Amino acid sequence: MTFTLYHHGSSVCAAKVRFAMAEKGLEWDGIYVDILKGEQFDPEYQKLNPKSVVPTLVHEGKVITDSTVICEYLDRIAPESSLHPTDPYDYAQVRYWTKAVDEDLHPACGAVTFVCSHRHTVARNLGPEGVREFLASTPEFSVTADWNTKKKIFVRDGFDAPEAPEKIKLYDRYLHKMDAALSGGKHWLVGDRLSIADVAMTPYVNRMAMMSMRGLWDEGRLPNLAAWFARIEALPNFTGALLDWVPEDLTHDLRDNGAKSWPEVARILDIAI
Ligand SMILES: N[C@@H](CCC(=O)N[C@@H](CS)C(=O)NCC(=O)O)C(=O)O
Repeated sequence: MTFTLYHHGSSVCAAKVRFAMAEKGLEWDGIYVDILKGEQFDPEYQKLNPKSVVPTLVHEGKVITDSTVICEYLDRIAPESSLHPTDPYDYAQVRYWTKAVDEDLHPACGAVTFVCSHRHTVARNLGPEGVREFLASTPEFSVTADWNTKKKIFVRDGFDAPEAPEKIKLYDRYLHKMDAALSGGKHWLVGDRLSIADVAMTPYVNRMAMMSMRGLWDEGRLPNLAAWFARIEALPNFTGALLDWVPEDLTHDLRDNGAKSWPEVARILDIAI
């Protein structure tokens, strides 16, 4: 089986697919698309992925986009290592998590990451004219159905963007939801083994960790989530799938810009620091 994955270190969706493929033991070839330099707007790439987003999977000449769909496809291709539970009720619970990611958490993550860090990275990488072109090239229907408009506002206004506080609160609500789902000593979000629900949520928790925001769950705030993430970080595939593809300068940007943004995030969430 030959899989080609178009991906990038900054992409939570690409990280989800890399993590799923690693857990399933599937080998893949990567083509790196630097979405903070605008490589996703290359017309050749847009033929594969008209929304100009990563990841895109190509398997035996077939193109599959959208990380949740890609993970479901991979489990059909390699059912022996399925990350979807066979029990119908558990399967439904898993789908609620992946649906929530697609509908709510992922758009919130795009907003929060641009507000807290990426706006500074693109400004440094591209300069004022480059940023204008980068923003103008973003299709309207992309990460969200109104991404061109929203991305411009998050990049320009940061925490002053009218939706910024509500996106931060939404993100935090999902962290609370995870903590509740993991109560009673549960190790995994659904059932008694790692599933696509855990794989799908991992990049979003890791994003906040990489942005120096472990205070969202540390210090006893969300202890079940803290224990779950420690378990996830200890998995043999975690570092390779989640951290190693993030370039060093981006890792530093996320850490340093995130640390500078943390007091404002904590203020919005009423977290004492
Ligand atoms: N529904 C898509 C969303 C993919 C997506 O939003 N990718 C982001 C990175 S995680 C991206 O490529 N953004 C490019 C941009 O903001 O221009 C999926 O699940 O794969």
